[in-house]
Amino acid sequence: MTAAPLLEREAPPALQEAAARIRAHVVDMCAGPEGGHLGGGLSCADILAALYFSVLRVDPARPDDPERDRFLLSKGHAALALYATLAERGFLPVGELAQFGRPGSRLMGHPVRAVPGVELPTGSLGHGLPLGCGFALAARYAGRSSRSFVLLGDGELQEGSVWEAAIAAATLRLDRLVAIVDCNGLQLTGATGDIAPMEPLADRWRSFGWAVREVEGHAPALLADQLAAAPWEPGRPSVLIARTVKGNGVPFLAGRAAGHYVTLSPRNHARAAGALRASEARR
Ligand SMILES: Cc1ncc(C[n+]2csc(CCOP(=O)(O)OP(=O)(O)O)c2C)c(N)n1
Ligand SMILES: [Mg+2]
Repeated sequence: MTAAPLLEREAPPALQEAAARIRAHVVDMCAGPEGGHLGGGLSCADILAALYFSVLRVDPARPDDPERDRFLLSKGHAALALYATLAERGFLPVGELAQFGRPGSRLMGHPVRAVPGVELPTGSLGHGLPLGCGFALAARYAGRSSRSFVLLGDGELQEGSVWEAAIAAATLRLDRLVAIVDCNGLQLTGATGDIAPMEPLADRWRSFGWAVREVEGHAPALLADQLAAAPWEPGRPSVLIARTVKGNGVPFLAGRAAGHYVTLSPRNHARAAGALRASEARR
């Protein structure tokens, strides 16, 4: 049976506004009893806004439409940012975000399929790109035009399975597979450049047979332009290296490994939310 075409998307709200709302939710979720991955959630907010409010062919009314584009949050610890995005995009009630991390909630620290819009559970780093290869291959076999997008952390690139998948994707010429690296320069315990230097990262991916572009990671319209245009080279998978700031928008945690996982006290929650509002007001 041929699936009916996806419904026309409503004109998306301005990407900046969507990204700002995602950031605000992330900060609020980190003030809950369990805290959350604030740094990596904030570094990818603009990327998720670009994907869900401009690029991805998805429809919250039909999350299982076979023709949909696939998205995998390989850096699954940034689940809170994905939940915020899915809620803002209509996949789940915005009010449910207050349940993040609480006992009995489906909004757990890492995403599971019980959450509408989540394709597969992720969080054990290094698994998203191999799974994305599978999605891209399945789409090819089914004769579908859908694209598969995978968001990885830069520390995550130390997992060998990422590079096995990179080899497979190039060999199989999976040009409807798009990887995005949230390149914030930090991992759990420190700077990626100190722990396992990967630069020049673009050359590294290129040597694996991928088409590579780099972009300012906090400019959602630029991100959307690049992602919408993929594949950039016929027969090659694409990787967008997004240069980001971990903890973006919260000055007292931005660019600091200490911001990786945070339980915000009421005072620091107010400081963080206030800083976000002030930076939005300056735009
Ligand atoms: C296989 C595996 N090892 C370790 C972890 C624990 N862990 C969670 S986040 C993280 C750091 C990831 O750094 P990066 O990929 O750069 O993510 P970001 O900076 O965006 O938070 C680690 C080591 C994990 N989730 N999976
Ligand atoms: Mg990182």
